[in-house]
Amino acid sequence: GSIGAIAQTKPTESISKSKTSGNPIFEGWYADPDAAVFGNEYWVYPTYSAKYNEQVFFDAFSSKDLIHWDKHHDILDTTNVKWAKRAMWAPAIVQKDKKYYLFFGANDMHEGEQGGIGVAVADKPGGPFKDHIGKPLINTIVNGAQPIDQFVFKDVDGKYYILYGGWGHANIARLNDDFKSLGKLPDGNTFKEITPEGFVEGIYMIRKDSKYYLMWSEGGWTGPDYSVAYAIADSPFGPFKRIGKILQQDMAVARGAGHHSLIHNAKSDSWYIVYHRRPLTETDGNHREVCIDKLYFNADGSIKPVKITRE
Ligand code: FUB
Repeated sequence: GSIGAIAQTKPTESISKSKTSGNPIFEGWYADPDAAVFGNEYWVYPTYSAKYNEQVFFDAFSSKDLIHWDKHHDILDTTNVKWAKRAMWAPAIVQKDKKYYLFFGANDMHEGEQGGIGVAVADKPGGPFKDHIGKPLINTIVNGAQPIDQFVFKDVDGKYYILYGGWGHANIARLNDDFKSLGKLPDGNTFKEITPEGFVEGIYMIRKDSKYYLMWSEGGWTGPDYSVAYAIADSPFGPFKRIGKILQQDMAVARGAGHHSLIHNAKSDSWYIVYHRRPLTETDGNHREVCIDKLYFNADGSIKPVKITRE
């Protein structure tokens, strides 16, 4: 093969901490964690939390016990995505047909750069990932939604949807099976706006007991009101009725808790929320770290507010 076909095996660094991992779960400034379970391993894919010009790669972290974490450095970077220059944000991982797809945002549309949501693919969860399409999957502003912070949702009928958005607007679109293009929604359109009340960014969705739970971050990402709220609907297309907040800062523990994902342990039917927050001692907005806490549902299907901890 060509030079480009040589797999760049990046060093894997083992980060061991004692007994409980404690929060943060690993060292370093990282944000927007997307968590997944592959076989007997937990994986977390975060944003490298730094200045936009320094956000040119993604690291991933894996663990068998949620305590000891291995760091997989540089699973994807701008050298493998020709349209991406910087501001690589908020990845979302999906396993499909023995492949691993990493959806991500790149470039900053605030400053007029051509940015958007891209897709990368690998044979293993730790990469190396390469660009799947050669261009962004979504690179225009539809319904006012900034093309960032995507989440990929597989419905019970096997159909895949991409939910995404920033700037206070959220869309849903159908993903074609090759993950290279968008299909049509049941209403015949490509995009449908599903913005719930209070939405800012960081969308996420689960289906539980035949209900669709939409979750998102609200407030300013560096401010005290940054938090996660949720809504419930009977369909992935809404309408979503805002129920309330799940996650907020706690001035005895940390500030700015938001942009989450969930882990469901099917064996014990227990739920974890994986999110970022800022230590009380930090003033730099990018000094965000990845934490995990327990999340509980009430018997009526509502979600209990999360208690953020250092455990
Ligand atoms: O980390 C970059 C951006 O900050 C994310 O895309 C937003 O959700 C916010 O967390």
